[in-house]
Amino acid sequence: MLVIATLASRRLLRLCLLLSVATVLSGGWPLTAAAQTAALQTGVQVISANLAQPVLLGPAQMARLPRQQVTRPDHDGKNRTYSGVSLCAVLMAAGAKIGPDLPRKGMAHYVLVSAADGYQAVFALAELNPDFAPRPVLLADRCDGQPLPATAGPYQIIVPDEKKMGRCVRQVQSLRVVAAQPQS
Ligand SMILES: Nc1nc2c(c(=O)[nH]1)N[C@H]1C(S)=C(S)[C@@H](COP(=O)(O)O)O[C@H]1N2
Ligand SMILES: [Mo]
Repeated sequence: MLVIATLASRRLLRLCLLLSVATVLSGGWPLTAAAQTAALQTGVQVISANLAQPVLLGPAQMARLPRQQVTRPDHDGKNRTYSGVSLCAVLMAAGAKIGPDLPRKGMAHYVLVSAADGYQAVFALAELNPDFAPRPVLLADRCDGQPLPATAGPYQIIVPDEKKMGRCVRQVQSLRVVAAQPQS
């Protein structure tokens, strides 16, 4: 028994060593604190005033939500079919409010999307609401049937009908529902 345990832990040690060397060689070390958190976090955080604390939705939670597809041109003009879950469904699954029960029906609320590299973009809540938007804004995890590459995934925002891809945020880490400041 002890022999097996020792053998197993030696294997594990060797694997860890190999992984560390690979990380150093690929230029990925040392990780910043933010990158370490990102590496540990395997989902998307939803933050909203009506939630006591941020809710982390991972692959298991996403798998329970209805999947949708969006075909749009990529940066090089080639059509690609992305699949995933609508941002609206993600927000609702986390328990964030998006609809008419928000002050002024949520028309002055927006969602701030933040990525692993600090890139950010905003969407008005209404843009994500299927009662307003004919095609969904996706939190995609697949492109043309394949998981997204590490540079874009695990989750990328896909906006269906915009010519520019500036809001197709790669490596999404959090979605924050924000109420615009009232007029002074
Ligand atoms: N995380 C992250 N997502 C991002 C960006 C970025 O800098 N960081 N750039 C955006 C811009 S301006 C464009 S045009 C597209 C570029 O996508 P591509 O490099 O995958 O073609 O990604 C968008 N998503
Ligand atoms: Mo861009």
